Amino acid sequence: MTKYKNNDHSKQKMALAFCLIIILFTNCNNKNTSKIKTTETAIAELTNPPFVPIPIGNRAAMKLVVSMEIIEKEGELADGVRYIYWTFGGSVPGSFIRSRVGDEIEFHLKNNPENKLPHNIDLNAVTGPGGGAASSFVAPGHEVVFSFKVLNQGLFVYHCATAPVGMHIANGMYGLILVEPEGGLTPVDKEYYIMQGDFYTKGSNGAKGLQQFDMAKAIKEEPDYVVFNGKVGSLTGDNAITANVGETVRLFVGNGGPNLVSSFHVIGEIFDNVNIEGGSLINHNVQTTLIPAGGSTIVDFKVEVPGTFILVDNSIFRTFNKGSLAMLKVSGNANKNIFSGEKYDTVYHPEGGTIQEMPAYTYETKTPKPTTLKERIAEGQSIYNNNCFACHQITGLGLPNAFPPLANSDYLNKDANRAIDFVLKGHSGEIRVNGKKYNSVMTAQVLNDEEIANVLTFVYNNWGNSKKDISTQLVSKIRNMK
Ligand code: HEC
Ligand SMILES: [Cu+2]
Repeated sequence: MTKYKNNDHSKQKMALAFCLIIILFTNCNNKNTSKIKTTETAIAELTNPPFVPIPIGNRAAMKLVVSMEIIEKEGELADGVRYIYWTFGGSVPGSFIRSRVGDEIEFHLKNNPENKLPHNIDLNAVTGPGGGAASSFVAPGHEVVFSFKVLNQGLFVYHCATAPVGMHIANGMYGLILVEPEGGLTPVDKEYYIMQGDFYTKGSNGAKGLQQFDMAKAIKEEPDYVVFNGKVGSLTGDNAITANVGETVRLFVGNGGPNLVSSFHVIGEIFDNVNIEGGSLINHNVQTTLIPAGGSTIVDFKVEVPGTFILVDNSIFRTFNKGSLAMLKVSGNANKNIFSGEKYDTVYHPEGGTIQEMPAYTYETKTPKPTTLKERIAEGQSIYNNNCFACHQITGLGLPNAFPPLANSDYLNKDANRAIDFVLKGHSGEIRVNGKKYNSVMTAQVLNDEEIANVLTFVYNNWGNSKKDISTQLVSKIRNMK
């Protein structure tokens, strides 16, 4: 009873309680995880992109031995374009590391004796100075070992931090380490590892041969290539990631930079869940999510319909001109309730604002349907200039390694039905035009049969092509062949 009467004492108690609450709140993220005990030891499974190690599930925290070798090696940045990559584990991005909160990681970093330079590793998952960089500096032919406890859950970037740091990152020295919460992430059917990066070469985009790193362009932040997983086409055609209708897909997406921020989007899908910036905050129903340079995101979604879904950096010139395009191929049965495919196609002429004022005038000047070959070619040219030129260029010459030429194209001239099919349905996969390989994506063009007939007639009657006259009837026939 006397205690309650003692005012001073109760004030002290209150202050103490208040302090405790503050300590609890500020420490709640790390309090438990730093105390988690580890007893068993295991060798960490490391994977090259686009694959990830098996989920941690509900295993207890343990001592995890990560053994990674830095390898400087020549590889292909784009068709016919070679580049000397500096890699963690032989791939760009580097090997994926999968752990859980409370794990104690014993990191063995080896620098291959054939390498020319010293390197190190800075893991954003490390709580400690330099993220391990200072303790991991390693010369060619040496191995360093350091260890750390993972306290925070999330998807973290690791990278080399040896000077010049920007150059080491630009050459491919980045990767991801996932720290799962206790009990693991919600299980999904498919998981993949994708990381964006920007590359700077002495020659401009498409210039063949072994390309040197260009420091001046890197400083100006003007990359020649922006790619997923280290090269143009790393995840297209036969290399596309896959899933089946009805499955849930989780993507661990990082952005190594060194410079650009990514606006990550999957064409034709909406992310059900997004772990914003790879952290614990979850957003739903997202179309495009930002990934900072040196940051990450985890997205998941259910694939409901079959088809090829295109993954892009939605800063769209990067995608169609610099390489940041990947594919997810979904197989299974169509679901017409969710996506009907094309039902019908009619000409849409929005009424202009002038129609109320001068209806008669509007009707009188309505452009007559082009009928003669000459009129149809002229009409086709304007369709070309609105729909095709961005990729195939106004000259019809295309762009090396990205968009095939329509000018003097042996591929075009060989088979008109196939050309119509390209415009109707789009195309992806490897083709050979005038002796050069192209392995990219042409999107289906939203044009009616007459417009397709006219644009192709324009193409065939220009640039040294075979002067075919493509009829609307032929386009309709091919459209209905499906
Ligand atoms: C978004 C870029 C893009 C647009 C727009 C585009 N194409 Fe293509 N086109 C491509 C790509 C890429 C290929 C090669 C596809 C592949 O690698 O599978 C291609 C291939 C072709 C081919 C066959 C290859 C050749 O060179 O003969 C034809 C014909 C063609 N396109 C015509 C057209 C026409 C006509 C239009 C406009 C109505 C058009 N394209 C619009 C990107 C595009
Ligand atoms: Cu390095």
